[in-house]
Amino acid sequence: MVAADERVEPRDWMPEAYRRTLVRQIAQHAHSEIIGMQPEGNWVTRAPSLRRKAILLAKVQDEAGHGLYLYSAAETLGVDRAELLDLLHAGRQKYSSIFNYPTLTWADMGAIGWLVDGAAIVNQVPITRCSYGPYARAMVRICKEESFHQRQGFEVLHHLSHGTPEQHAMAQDAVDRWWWPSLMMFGPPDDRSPNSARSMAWRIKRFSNDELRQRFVDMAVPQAQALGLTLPDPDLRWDEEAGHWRYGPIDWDEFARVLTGDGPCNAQRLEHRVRAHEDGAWVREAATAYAQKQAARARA
Ligand code: FAQ
Repeated sequence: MVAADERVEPRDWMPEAYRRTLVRQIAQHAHSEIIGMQPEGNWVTRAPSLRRKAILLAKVQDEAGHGLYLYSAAETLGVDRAELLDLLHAGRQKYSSIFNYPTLTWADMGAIGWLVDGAAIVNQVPITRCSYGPYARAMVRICKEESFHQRQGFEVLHHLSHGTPEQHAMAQDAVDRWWWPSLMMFGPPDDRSPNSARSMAWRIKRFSNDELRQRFVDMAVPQAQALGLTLPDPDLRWDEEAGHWRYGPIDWDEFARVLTGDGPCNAQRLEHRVRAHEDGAWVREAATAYAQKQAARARA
């Protein structure tokens, strides 16, 4: 089925390891969306205008929606979202490394939109052709929304870059801080990516981590030029023969530290998430009680 490029659907037979890989990746992806609301949520009350605030609020709400689609996609594989959240809260499932960095200025909203959503799109467009139907279909709408997110980030940065010298410097500083962590979003290099070979054979992943990272760099360099901003990589150069922008070494030690919980905001992100979950317990209880009442009424 997979070899014939057909979709696997929830009721089809599938190898247990295929199911487990999908649960792992889709859960991590869902967790990333909801944890990813925090760095931007930090700026909702401080957006520089009502228009910017409304746009940012809509973006953060989209991310909550993406989380919900993805938890639903994971549930088609026989797991419960409450279980997945427990694993996240216990630090036993990951979320994207990128959300462990702080958002220090308003320009960070631009850099996240342009670079983080940009990287997410490059990574996720191939997942619309992933072998597992519910995940592939969830990605279609998510990618459309990410595309709007990326454009708004580019526009925020363009505005700042062409503003006062202070605003330009703020935009440049944000790009300097977010560039390398964005490249890390694509995961470890191919020769140190334990899951890639199998996930590619199963057509969960269509391209390797390094292939997608290169695609992102090739896209970002001309966009940075259009923004009037530079990328913080002295080794960046155009390779005429290969038709690619070559980039300098990535600090994989930093990536490893962030993954093992030692990034600048890991503890804060998880604490906030657990607190929000506990504070929201009454909503889940009320919704369950209401659903039970409706079901009892329908039976009567
Ligand atoms: N961060 O063998 P591989 C967004 C882990 S976009 C943390 O290469 P794989 C939108 C990996 O899980 C961000 N962990 O693994 C947004 C594995 O650990 P495990 C979310 C990472 O799965 C924008 C180990 O390292 N997008 O949220 C990272 O084949 C703005 C070995 O790695 C997705 O999740 C990392 N960066 O490839 C929201 C996309 N990289 O599980 C708000 C779907 C690797 O064995 C604001 N996911 N690891 O313990 C994927 O495409 C893949 O899972 C990869 C990793 C490419 C991330």
